[in-house]
Amino acid sequence: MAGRAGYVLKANDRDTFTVASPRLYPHMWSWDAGFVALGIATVSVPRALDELRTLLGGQWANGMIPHILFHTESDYFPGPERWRTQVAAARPAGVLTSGICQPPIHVIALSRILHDARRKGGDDQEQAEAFVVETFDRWLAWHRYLATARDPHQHGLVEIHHGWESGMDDSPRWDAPYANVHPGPDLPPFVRRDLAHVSDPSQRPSDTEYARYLWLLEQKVRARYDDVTYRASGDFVVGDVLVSALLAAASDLLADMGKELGCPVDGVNELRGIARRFRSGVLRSLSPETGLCRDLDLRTGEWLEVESAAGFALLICGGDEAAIRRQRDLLLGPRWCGHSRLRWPTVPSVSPASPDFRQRTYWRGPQWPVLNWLYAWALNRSGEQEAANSLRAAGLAQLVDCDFAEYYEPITGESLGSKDQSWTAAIALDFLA
Ligand code: 9WN
Repeated sequence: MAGRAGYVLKANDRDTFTVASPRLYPHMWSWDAGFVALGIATVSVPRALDELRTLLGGQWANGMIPHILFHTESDYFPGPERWRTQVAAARPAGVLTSGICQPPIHVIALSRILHDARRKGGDDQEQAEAFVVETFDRWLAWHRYLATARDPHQHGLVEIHHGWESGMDDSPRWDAPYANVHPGPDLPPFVRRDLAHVSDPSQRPSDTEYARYLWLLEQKVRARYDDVTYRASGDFVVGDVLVSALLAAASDLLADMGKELGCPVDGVNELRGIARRFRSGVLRSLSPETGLCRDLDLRTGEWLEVESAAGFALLICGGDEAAIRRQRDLLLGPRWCGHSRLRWPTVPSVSPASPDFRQRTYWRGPQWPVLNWLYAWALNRSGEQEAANSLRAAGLAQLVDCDFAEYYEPITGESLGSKDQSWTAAIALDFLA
């Protein structure tokens, strides 16, 4: 399996970056790049560092790391002509990007890479440590952007302006806020290209959902990608609990690495403050009834009660031992990974016991290997080795067909969406290392 996974990453390698997948996603995606880098590190630490370096090349002046970097021409839609980031004061020079962001997984990846490099020693260790020191301020700026521009009132939840920013585009997490997104008659016409690459349209978001995605994109352009302007006028403003948990965990890891390697103390302290604030935000979101964390619709002030895998955000950032144990048991229990109908006991994107569950539709039920990796990583980090090992073993068993698909049908085990997806191959390499 490792050989085939390495082959997929090599085939998707474009020298200084890796396309998310060969046909459906022929560009560099932000959180994909984090997972890809940690997978590549098992084979080559310098190449893994290059992946992150390229990603940082697209960072905006306000610290935001954009969700897509367009390095090549392709028919991906929406491409640069739709994003029109030239209206944004903060856009980077010399590289075309989208104008929104994705979950801050990058420093988690960097800490894995550093760990690998230290195990290998020599040049690998030297290069990885130098890279952390050299890029510390850039990651800090990214985290500071999320903690300030995206949490101006210091609630401890990162605000997202588009479902794409969560990485879980059509998750039922967003059904209520999207119900208030009404594409205007002036939405420019569009032709979807994604359906040309996936044979069964029911595996992808619907046309109604797509129109809403493009309407929010339009609203971001009209706000010139200014967060204050968008907040005042945009239809979708939601506190995302998973992004917040990742920000908290990643900020602590960056603080740890920065402290060890002699990075500026002020930066290290600032990161600790960010970690504390967002950990508290995640804790406050816990539903006493379900034990799951919740997103907050900042337009209506309502908690979003959905049984999605993001509800286990507390496992990622930690902060309350009893609640963590409850989440661990819930995740491995019969409503989730231990559900009797599942082919493989990996993390489904939505509980199979939930009325929202759709077994073939994108983020509405299928199992995404990267999500399973994330929770295995989180459990391992909080000392829950047995639980982590069970997700790892099931995750590898699920990938045995070596399709390295984007997502899997939970009941039949069928591979769905794009095949040869880079981040799926990458997490397989990490699991096998
Ligand atoms: C929109 C690349 C990306 C992932 C996202 C996943 C999907 C894009 C799309 O693909 O989103 O960003 O066109 O559907 O939802 O998590 O980063 O793999």
